[in-house]
Amino acid sequence: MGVELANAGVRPCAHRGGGGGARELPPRKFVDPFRAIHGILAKVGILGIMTVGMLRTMFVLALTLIGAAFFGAGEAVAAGRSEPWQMGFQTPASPVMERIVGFHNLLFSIELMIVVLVTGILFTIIVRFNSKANPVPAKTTDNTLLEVIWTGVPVFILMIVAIPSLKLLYYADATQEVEMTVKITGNQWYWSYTYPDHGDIDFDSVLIPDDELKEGQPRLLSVDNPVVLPAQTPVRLLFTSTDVIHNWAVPSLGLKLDAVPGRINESWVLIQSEGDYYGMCSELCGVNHGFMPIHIKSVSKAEFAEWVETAKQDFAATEDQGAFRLTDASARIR
Ligand SMILES: [Cu+2]
Repeated sequence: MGVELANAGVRPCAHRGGGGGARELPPRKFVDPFRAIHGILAKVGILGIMTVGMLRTMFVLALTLIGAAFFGAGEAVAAGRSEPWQMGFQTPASPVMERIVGFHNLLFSIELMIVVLVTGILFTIIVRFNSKANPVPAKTTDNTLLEVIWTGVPVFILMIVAIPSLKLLYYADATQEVEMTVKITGNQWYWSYTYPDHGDIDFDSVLIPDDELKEGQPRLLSVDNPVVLPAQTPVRLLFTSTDVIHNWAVPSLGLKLDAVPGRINESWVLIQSEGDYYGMCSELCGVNHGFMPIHIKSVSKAEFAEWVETAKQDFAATEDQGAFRLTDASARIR
């Protein structure tokens, strides 16, 4: 009886090689990995309603997302703003933003490795140590070496992340040797810009309503008076506000600073090439928060000098008209 039971699991292979001679093996079939995974999942009982096709689609989608996150940044989209369905960062246009993208890629690689590792461990446990495959669990408990490793490895990973993170934080924060200063003031709901080094040019920058947009002007991002800044010039930026907290954010330049009433925040920017760069207020500041965009026009140093001369005259007369025109503009958007 005991012998019979012991042998019950082992099937004699009488039907194979029945003739006793060496039979040729059938040609190896292609193993569909998705079908194999599907089979394993079905066995373990965590399949639900998923078909092989759905598994395949999920895999392709995941690969696409990972690819887009890696290669989306830096693709030749319209510089200075985002595109419909864009998945990565905007094309970096300042040294700070370039470093932010680099740091993101480092973080993403580390995260990807952790996800792969944890998922692998999870599936191994589900498949090899479920109650069917492993009916009698081991009674092992406490393992000092293992505990040291799973405390030490995450600490090590955090250190790898912390060092470049802090370096980048200080690089973005510290004002470099600058050639000029621009003061940015948030108002409900438009931005004002002052150039203290250029005869105190001072103007408001107000949204252009939909019905006044010209060809090529992006909706909700265009303003009547863009901030003009010379390219390849380090500029000190000072931020403050007259009413509530606003936030001056330009993604392609890696800038995002609060404009707080009663205090001045400071940052710096070096725009690498000429062009248009767009941003938005990024601190919920009231009913027209969505209607106070930022438009930076980056020009050559010579063009900037010309602009300064005309701006000195232009903005002498139009002072304090911004608030009135804004009420107008926001009413026509909705
Ligand atoms: Cu706002």
